[in-house]
Amino acid sequence: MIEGIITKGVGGFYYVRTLDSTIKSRARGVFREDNLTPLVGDRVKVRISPEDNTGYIVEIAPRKSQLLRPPVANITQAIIVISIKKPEANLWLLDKFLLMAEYEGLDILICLNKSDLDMDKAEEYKDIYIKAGYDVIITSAKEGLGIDDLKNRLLNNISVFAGPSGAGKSSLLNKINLGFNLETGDVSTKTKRGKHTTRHVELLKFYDNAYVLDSPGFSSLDLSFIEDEREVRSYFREIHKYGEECKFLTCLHDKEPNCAIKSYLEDGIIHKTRYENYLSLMNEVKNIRRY
Ligand SMILES: Nc1nc2c(ncn2[C@@H]2O[C@H](COP(=O)(O)OP(=O)(O)O)[C@@H](O)[C@H]2O)c(=O)[nH]1
Ligand SMILES: [Mg+2]
Ligand SMILES: [Zn+2]
Repeated sequence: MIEGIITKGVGGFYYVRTLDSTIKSRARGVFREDNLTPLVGDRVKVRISPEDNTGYIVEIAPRKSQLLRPPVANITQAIIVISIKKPEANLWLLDKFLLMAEYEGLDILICLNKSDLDMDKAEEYKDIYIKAGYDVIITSAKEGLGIDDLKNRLLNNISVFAGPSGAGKSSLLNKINLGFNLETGDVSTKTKRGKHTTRHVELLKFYDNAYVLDSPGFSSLDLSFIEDEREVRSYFREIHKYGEECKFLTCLHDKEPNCAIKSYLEDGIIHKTRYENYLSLMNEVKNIRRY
């Protein structure tokens, strides 16, 4: 039996990448009985049928994680890419992507791209998010800055690249591996094209045991999977951390008395924008219509 990882599923076939080849495989019926459908990212065992030389997936290893959108198993980390300029960094959007990655329990790396356009801003944002408790790297896909750091972070991981369209995700991936040859371009030309191209989920191998997802992570920014707005507290790292000092466990760090978050805010330990985005995202979750 051969071990590998499913990198793509098309037309009832699963493409299983092994150390040295890709095996086009079918799933055995036994998974259907268990209500288990193989997913991209699944680590599987394959048996080659001597009759038709195709592979049969005979075993799926227990999943470490499972993303819904895109549907991929065993993702270990999210690389959240945001551009400093063109388009201008939108920290509210960044915080929303962070919220989703925290909800999924992924390791997170923030990648501040297009630093060639404004290094001072990049440093300023880096400080904000380092202080919030995140790993941050400053990159420029154009000038090749930070690419080695990014590569190192990808080793021994299955990574999903998330972030707004035009931030430079595909450009960064192309820098990491020329062979990927992913389509890049400005936002306007892509949205036109985007309507006509069907997206499929595919894992790209960049090194032994290093895979990246080429379709955009968290493609829907709908937060309705969060059932209770109070959960948002635990998805903002620094608010979760300092919030433990609040007088009341139920404190939402909004208008309650003796809220520790307020004093950290005044001291500048918690950044004002992060706090505002926390309140606004909590509000967004609260106002989602649930049927
Ligand atoms: N100046 C500059 N432009 C970049 C950089 N990275 C990407 N771009 C440009 O930004 C546009 C969008 O990049 P793309 O990789 O398609 O973004 P994606 O939508 O996140 O995959 C393209 O025109 C790229 O050439 C960078 O580091 N600096
Ligand atoms: Mg892209
Ligand atoms: Zn509080």
